[in-house]
Amino acid sequence: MIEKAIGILKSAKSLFVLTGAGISAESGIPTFRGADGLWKNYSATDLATPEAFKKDPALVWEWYHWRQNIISKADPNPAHYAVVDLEKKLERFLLLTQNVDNLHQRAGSKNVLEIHGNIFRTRCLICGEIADYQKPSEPANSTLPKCTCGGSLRPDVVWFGEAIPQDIWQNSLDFLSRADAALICGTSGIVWPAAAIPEIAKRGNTKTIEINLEPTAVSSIVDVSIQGKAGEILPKIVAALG
Ligand code: BJW
Ligand code: ZN
Repeated sequence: MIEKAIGILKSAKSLFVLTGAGISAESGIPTFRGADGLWKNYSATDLATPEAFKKDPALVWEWYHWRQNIISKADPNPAHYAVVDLEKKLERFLLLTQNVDNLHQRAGSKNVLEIHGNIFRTRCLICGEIADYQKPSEPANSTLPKCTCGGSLRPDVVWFGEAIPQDIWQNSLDFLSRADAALICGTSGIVWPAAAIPEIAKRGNTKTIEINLEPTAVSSIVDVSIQGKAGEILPKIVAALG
């Protein structure tokens, strides 16, 4: 299977990459639907919604602070660095990540689009300003983040039921329509619209490769499905590309 993936990538000039939480798992960041995906018995579907934030912003912020803390202490892993190498090797390259953790950018990826936002940015519910996250001052952690206009701040991420940034989606589809290959790595493939990427790629005759620890919702759709750790498989593929 890995040989087939290498063959596809060797003959590709243009590569689209979609990543999910699994690519950051080896950096110690919990995935959403894995065994470590629950926080205080809440799942992502309980907390990553506008309704949850409206009902209990302190609880939702507590979850985000907990995750920000884990992510701040984490470093990119060999899978993130292999994706950087792929960007250097291919003539045209686009990385669409569902992750909000900045690890691709910290590893050195350049052409990255974030479909679900970024955990280190905030958005004001009143004036709409998007800014880098600032820890609330006194009393630390018990105050909810506030904008300079006085409005409440929320994480600048995309929750269930919210529209994804249309420019990012359109740019991704434009790139994908001209891509020779699409690599889908570390995502369960159940959250839309990112979950539609393998199907859209196939319809456009783009060769599709999946790397995941286990079979997923898209394994039967892709041309090649490789089971294993992204941090082990991706560097092997990059090494074989020369
Ligand atoms: C490894 C590994 C290793 C582990 N190596 N692999 C019914 C049908 C169809 C759609 C819907 C429906 N009901 C509702 C919807 C829509 C909904 C949706 O898709 N729901 C599904 C749950 C069914 N989608 C939305 O609401 C989206 N918006 C939308 O549709 O808008 C419509 C609209 C239009 C116009 C106006 C208004 C609305 C928005 C979705 C937003 C998702 N947001 C989150 C939170 C982001 C912020 C944050 O991080 O806090 O995004 S939820 C969460 O899931 C997060 C992730 O990006 C996303 C995907 O998860 P991911 O990355 O796949 O992680 P896991 O944990 O699921 O999988 C990890 C994988 O890694 C596993 O497969 C492991 O095996 C693997 N792995 N270690 C390789 N070492
Ligand atoms: Zn404001």
